[in-house]
Amino acid sequence: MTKSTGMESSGTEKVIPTVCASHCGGSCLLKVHVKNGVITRIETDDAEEPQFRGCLRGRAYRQRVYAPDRVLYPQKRIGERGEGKYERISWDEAMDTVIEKHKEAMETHGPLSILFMQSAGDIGYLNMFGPTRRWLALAGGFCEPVYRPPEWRYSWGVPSFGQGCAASQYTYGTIFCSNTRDDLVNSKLIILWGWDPATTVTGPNTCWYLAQAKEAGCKIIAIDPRYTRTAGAFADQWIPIRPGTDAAMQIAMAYVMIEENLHDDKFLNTYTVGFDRFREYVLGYEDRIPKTPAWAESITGVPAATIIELAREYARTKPAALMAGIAPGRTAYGEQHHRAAITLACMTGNVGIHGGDAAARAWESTYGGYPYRFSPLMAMVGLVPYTPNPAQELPETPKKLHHADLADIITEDREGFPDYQMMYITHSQFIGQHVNVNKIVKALKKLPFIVVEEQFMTPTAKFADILLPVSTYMERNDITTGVSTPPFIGVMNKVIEPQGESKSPLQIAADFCERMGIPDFMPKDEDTILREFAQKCGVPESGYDQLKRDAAYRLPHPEPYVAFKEQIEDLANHQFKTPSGKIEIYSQHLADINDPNFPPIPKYIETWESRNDPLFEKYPIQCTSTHGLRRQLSQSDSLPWLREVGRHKVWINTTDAEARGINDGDMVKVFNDRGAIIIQAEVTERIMPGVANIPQGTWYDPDENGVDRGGNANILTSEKYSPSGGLAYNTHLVQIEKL
Ligand SMILES: Nc1nc2c(c(=O)[nH]1)N[C@H]1C(S)=C(S)[C@@H](COP(=O)(O)OP(=O)(O)OC[C@H]3O[C@@H](n4cnc5c(=O)[nH]c(N)nc54)[C@H](O)[C@@H]3O)O[C@H]1N2
Ligand SMILES: Nc1nc2c(c(=O)[nH]1)N[C@H]1C(S)=C(S)[C@@H](COP(=O)(O)OP(=O)(O)OC[C@H]3O[C@@H](n4cnc5c(=O)[nH]c(N)nc54)[C@H](O)[C@@H]3O)O[C@H]1N2
Ligand code: SF4
Ligand SMILES: [Mo]
Repeated sequence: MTKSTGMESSGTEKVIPTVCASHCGGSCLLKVHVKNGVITRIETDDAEEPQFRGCLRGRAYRQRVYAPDRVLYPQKRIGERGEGKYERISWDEAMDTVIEKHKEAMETHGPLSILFMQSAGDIGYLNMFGPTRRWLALAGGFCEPVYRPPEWRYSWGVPSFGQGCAASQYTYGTIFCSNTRDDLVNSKLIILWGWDPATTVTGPNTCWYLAQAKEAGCKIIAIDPRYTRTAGAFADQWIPIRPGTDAAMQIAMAYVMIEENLHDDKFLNTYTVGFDRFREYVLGYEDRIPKTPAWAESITGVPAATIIELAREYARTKPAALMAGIAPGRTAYGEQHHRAAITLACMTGNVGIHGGDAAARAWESTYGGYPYRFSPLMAMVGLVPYTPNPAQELPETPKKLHHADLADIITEDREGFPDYQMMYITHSQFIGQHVNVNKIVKALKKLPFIVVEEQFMTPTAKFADILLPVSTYMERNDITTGVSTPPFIGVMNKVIEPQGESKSPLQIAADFCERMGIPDFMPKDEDTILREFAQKCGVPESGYDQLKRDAAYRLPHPEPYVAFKEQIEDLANHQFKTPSGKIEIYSQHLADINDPNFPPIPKYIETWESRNDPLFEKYPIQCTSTHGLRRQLSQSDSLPWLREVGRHKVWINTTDAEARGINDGDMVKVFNDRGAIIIQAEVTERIMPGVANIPQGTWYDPDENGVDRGGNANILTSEKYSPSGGLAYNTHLVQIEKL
């Protein structure tokens, strides 16, 4: 690999550094070679460690920019919804049509009839969904896809890791509970509890620090239904566990610690409230069921002896980091996995110390972590001035609305909800990434008018009446913070001109405002906004040029950051942000909400579609859906280079395969009452018996019978959500048959 730093010229070739804005927790450095305005190749960081080294997906981005299925011009639908038949139109016609439909919906049904559906396609702060949101707000308002019920104090309805957010908010009073990854090197024991960073990255350099921890003699244990890439590279032990049962194992570990007096009473007395109530539950005083390792074995499939051994090991090895993955949380009642993990971290005194971990969420998010700590709102709306949504004040605004209910609400014309006339979709692969795709498809066929802003002809784009072409982060300037170690602020430099007639989300929103006569859409120019934001993030005025030149500006990071260190060292002056000022193992607020499925102390609650569900007879396999190596969510799925990484396969254990006459490589049908997919089988011992896994994110591609040949995992998932409104992507039963 050629060594190149910063912007260089060789002949007419330039190397422009930028950071990857893909929605995967990276923000890695890319060095983009450009010749005559065309990207010729992409390299990544090869400077001194720790590098911000891009992965296969970032480095394949050239193919993404020039992909044949990119949407380069505004399009008007000429076939049926979903068929993908479009006709090129001008921006003028596209915008006039959208404005006319918007006006009609506002006049006949009011702002709540305009449904705004967004997600996090790219994580550049200027070009997230903030601009679109602002113009829709300035134009009179819209219906949000989620309205939090009034009794909930904190976030509600976060699809990705809502259970983890709620658990940490009710227990620690904040969602910011992570150490920087370099602190892993100080651990003597790391428990990867449903976390596979060798695949999901979740912050650059995570594996670099895991490797150093291992070299320093740290023991690493993986608890996961699958033997993951991370387990293969780092773990000393793999403990397979049935999906959705993690809280049972954690509570049984607490039982062992209590029985053997291994817990840290001093820590619990000083920093927490409610341990006594938890103890009563664990020992069975509350419900006459002592939560013994044998009790947990029957639920989790993990041998009691293994649970006892791990409880002793975690209690006796200090410091130890229990890294509570968000995937075990992405289950029915997954809040309990996170709350129980936090309780174990408290029982072992591992909160707020180097080498420990608060055990809240192994991944905080693509934004908002140390040292920035932006409010989720700020991260969501980006750098665009925030405009309150006027529709939120209307008396008919629903008191509670969840995006997972939307399909039924639309299909059934449910009372008490808006009569949707228009849906505006941006940064979202709604048909594929959300639960129960077949229901969404049915609902979207019913809506009068749909606008989609997209880069690609995705399954969602094929439902647009008007499809607007969006540039990629290579074609616009932006800024991001990422969650990285060491922390840095990164910019996306505009590397090439927007392809075709694509525009940035910011430009599209500005153009709509101009055409609709809405003044003051952006009070400042792009460069000023980026400069000011960089300063807010700690880049000195004089450092901005260096930031633009190198794309990454490393912030001072003298030592690993440890969440809650201040509270643990000096509680009198640094209370936790909870009502009691302490870590709330018992939460009065949860007691007040009075939802038995989100109790005030952590409990094991059996999921729906569990092995004890009558449905288990018909669908005897628990299915999970992990984040795929060759995609960022559903992005890049059509790229040939990334397809070479491996075929899309369902993992199935050898015994389950044998019982069904399935051989490795066979095509199989995976199905339940919600739908069916066709997919290739990988018969492997790397997944435990009774469990299957389908990497999420392939593109929905139904045949004439409605069977998805794209193998999309969400054909099978249920729209039922957990009490915190988090989705339960890892809780569903299926059957698998050889084709
Ligand atoms: N390559 C790649 N990286 C990504 C993404 C991507 O799409 N591709 N997406 C990004 C995004 S948006 C997110 S939110 C994160 C997601 O990050 P994660 O949620 O951590 O990733 P997953 O792959 O869903 O799951 C991690 C592990 O949890 C296991 N698991 C599933 N269910 C259970 C369970 O009930 N119990 C236990 N113990 N383990 C379980 C899975 O087998 C898997 O090995 O990744 C980010 N990084
Ligand atoms: N079965 C299953 N499903 C899951 C999960 C799971 O674990 N299992 N995980 C869930 C998680 S954690 C997440 S975060 C969600 C993510 O769900 P989504 O955010 O809907 O997923 P993406 O595939 O990233 O879709 C974003 C789309 O935005 C487009 N895009 C990129 N940049 C831009 C831009 O600048 N403007 C516009 N308008 N569009 C742009 C991309 O081309 C892409 O099609 O998926 C969830 N879905
Ligand atoms: S896809 Fe994610 S991990 Fe890969 S280069 Fe981009 S930001 Fe980094
Ligand atoms: Mo996510």
